[in-house]
Amino acid sequence: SPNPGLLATSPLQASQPVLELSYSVKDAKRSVNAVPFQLPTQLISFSYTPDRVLEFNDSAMRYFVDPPRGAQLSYGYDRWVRRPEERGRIDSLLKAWQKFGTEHPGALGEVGVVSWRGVMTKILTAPYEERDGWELNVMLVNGTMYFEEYLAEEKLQSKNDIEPRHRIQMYYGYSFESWCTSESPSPASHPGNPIQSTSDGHPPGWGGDVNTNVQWCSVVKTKLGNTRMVIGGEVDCVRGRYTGKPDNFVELKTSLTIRGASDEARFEKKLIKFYFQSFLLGVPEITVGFRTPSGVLSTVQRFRTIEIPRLVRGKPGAWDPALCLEWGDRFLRELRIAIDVPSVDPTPTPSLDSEKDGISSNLPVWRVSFSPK
Ligand code: 0WD
Ligand code: CA
Repeated sequence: SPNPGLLATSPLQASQPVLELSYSVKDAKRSVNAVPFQLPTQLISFSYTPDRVLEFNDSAMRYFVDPPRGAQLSYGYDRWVRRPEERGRIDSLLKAWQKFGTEHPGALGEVGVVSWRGVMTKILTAPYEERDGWELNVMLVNGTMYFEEYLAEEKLQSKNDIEPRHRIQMYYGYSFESWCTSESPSPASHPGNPIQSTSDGHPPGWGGDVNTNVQWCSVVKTKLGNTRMVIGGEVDCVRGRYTGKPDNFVELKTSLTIRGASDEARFEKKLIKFYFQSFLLGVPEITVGFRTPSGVLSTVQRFRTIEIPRLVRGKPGAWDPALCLEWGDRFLRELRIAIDVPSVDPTPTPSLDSEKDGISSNLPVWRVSFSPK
């Protein structure tokens, strides 16, 4: 059955690492085998309300609107409703997948991996990661691997205790999302609609105060090499009309205005994360707001996701997406071998008690650690 009827609500104790990775692009200068990646298709979408309640509707979906140049990205900072950092558990992704399975019995075959998109982004971009390590918990049920990021207590704390300077920079990104979105479709694509009035007391173009509880998520199916995957991720907005497909999804980003060659190389390096994050959900457009150090929006640039690799090719900050896909495929195959090894621990058949909302606590959890070279 594609839907194992389990939810990861219980705290998990993971074993020691089964895979300790330290990998760098220097290990493999270029890709040898082209590993195919299937165009993602959406299975289901859901929303989180301002009170962080999961709803199977599109209430949190937003439409793209062109942001005003010169917009102040610090606007509304003191009213930011900030969701505390938590561990990225997969409960809602499992709920969504389960709902899809109930409504479309037999529609999904065997699935190799279920994961949030952010985790898959970290895995695929690992060959080029020079700074941040990560750890994963891996659970295996009926042949499907469930990934969750593992954050040690200290790491979780440090994510919550960020410096004010970093906190405001983080806010610039959310504020840009507000300046770029509206609850109704863009006036440009609907010429009858007037620009939103400012009767709410906010500057024109402001999409509403930031509440990071609110998220709209899309769950897609795709395939990397021979591994079928179910991936969920947050989608910032849609351009024009919502079609139920990723075709007009938009990812929004902010970045410092580029003033020279070294800024440009830094930006090109950063594009690998933008690229894979969007690629994994089939998001075709990334709109970047370039800002001054003090948070004034200067320019806005649209990128077509599929064209990004060509933009960086041959440049100082260049990276090769084919190498990442090849590495990702190898990672999944090696992980499967590692956790299937009977000597590690014979995998007990988990008790899939549908009454019980939780991955059975005796389910083995494996740990994968990655540290950059
Ligand atoms: O709280 C956490 N530590 C995590 C939460 C870790 C991993 C996932 N999650 C949650 C996300 O909040 C979301 O509900 O899982 C769901 C799916 O996330 P994803 O799409 O896989 O996450 P990712 O691709 O890493 O990030 C997408 C967006 C970010 O956009 P930018 O443009 O900054 O990449 O999700 C938001 C953020 O807007 N986001 C968060 N917002 C608040 N707190 C967080 C967070 N910790 N992580 C991602
Ligand atoms: Ca974003």
